Amino acid sequence: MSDDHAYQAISAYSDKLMQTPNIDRIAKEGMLFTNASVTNSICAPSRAVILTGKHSHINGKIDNISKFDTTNVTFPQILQKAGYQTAMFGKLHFGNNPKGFDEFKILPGQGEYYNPTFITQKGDTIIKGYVTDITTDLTLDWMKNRRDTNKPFMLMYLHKAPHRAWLPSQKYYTEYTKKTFPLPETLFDDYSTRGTASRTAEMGILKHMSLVNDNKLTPKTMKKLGLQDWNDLGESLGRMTAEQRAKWDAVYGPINDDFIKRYPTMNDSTLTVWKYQRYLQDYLGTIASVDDNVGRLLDYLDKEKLADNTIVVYTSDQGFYLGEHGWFDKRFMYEESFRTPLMVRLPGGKKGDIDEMVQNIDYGPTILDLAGVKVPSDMHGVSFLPLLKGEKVSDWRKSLYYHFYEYPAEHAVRRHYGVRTDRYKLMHFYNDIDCWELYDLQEDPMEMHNIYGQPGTEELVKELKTELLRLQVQYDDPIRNIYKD
Ligand code: SGN
Ligand code: CA
Repeated sequence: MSDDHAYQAISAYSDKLMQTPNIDRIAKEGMLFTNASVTNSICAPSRAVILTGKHSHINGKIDNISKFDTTNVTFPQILQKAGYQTAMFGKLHFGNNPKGFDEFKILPGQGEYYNPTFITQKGDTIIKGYVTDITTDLTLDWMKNRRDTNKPFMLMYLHKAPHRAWLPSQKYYTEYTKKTFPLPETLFDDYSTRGTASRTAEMGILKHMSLVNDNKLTPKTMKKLGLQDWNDLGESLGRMTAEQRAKWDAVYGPINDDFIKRYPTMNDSTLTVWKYQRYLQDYLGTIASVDDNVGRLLDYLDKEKLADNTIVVYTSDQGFYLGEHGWFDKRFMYEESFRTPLMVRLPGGKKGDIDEMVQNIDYGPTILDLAGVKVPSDMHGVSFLPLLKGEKVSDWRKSLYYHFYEYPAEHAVRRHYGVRTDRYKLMHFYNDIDCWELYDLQEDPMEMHNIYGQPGTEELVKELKTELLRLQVQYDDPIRNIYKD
């Protein structure tokens, strides 16, 4: 799993932006989910949903701020009890250590890209190098040296990349800073056909993306151009060794010089494009390392003949905007952040696409089912093992529930819940506003036209509100029926 990995940046889904041959292998040799989504598009809550198989309002981890309640029973704890060896390496982001793992080496909070600190069962340690490589080294070290080959194992291999602020490895910033990427159709979206929540969110590439943290202008460049930005990459760059820093400056220095020359002639539109290109160069650059490292792990499974009886899953904690609607970040129930990449390679399983609607509540139940362990009845998710085996499931779910809570907070995305069916999406933004949005995904896949309140949609809205309430009752969400109409 990686952090904030947009499906638009995996070539198995779309090869417009980059090639990810190793991640694609999982889909090619297995299954690609075209309709996988999350229940609450933000990091630690998504991880809590995955581990517990329950929606945020029941597992308690509704936002990134609160600590995870460790009285929750997680699927790794159940697997461990069932005789599986369990290990976790990389980013967890809980504020407390995971239960149910024989071994873990995790990053504190968001973690750092260069020379990161890891929390281990023996205390904290700083490991020299690049986080994506190190996370893989730690994983392979456990696989090679401490795994009991007579027992089954469940491994969580969790990359920090491509989380903001994007610091690629030297190999890839050298390559990716030379690239130019196609612009998304909705880069200049002015939100005029949407609701208040879109207009007031603070995740715009032009207005809210930091020229310093995100686009890598130095304080010196900013001063020279008379620009202000409260951000400071000092702490992350400060972790680099002198040698790492010199290599970084040799590439990002000329980018600064070039910007100084071009800035006086730039307008909002050319600056947006410049920031978008800089954003993608670094964001995708960090993914190139994830892809290489996924390849290392897959090769190890092949070499050790483990591939024949090991299920491999690749996913992210949520999707991400790569300039769609002019945005970066996630949080909204719009497609780019509601959906998440998911691919599964199951020896002897189905090959090809799976179009059924699955959600991250289902991962735990599916893995327990695969292991032949009873799925606790209070988990919200359902096992999609039959789909993996290629069986037709006629009564598969026809709608999905979503609920996002982290507001007021960074990026200012209002609290909202919603329902998505195969064709429609109805959302209610609440708390300090009371706004509904409705999209017809068949006619308007980019969700550019909110049709809520338009004549002719009354019956449809009634049906969708009934379905929304049905899901809120099914999942026992206490926040329901909080609107007047
Ligand atoms: C940081 C980022 C945000 C991001 C959150 C949550 N800001 O605060 O852009 O939305 O993490 O991300 S930064 O200035 O520190 O880069 S999450 O993946 O952990 O949910
Ligand atoms: Ca995330």
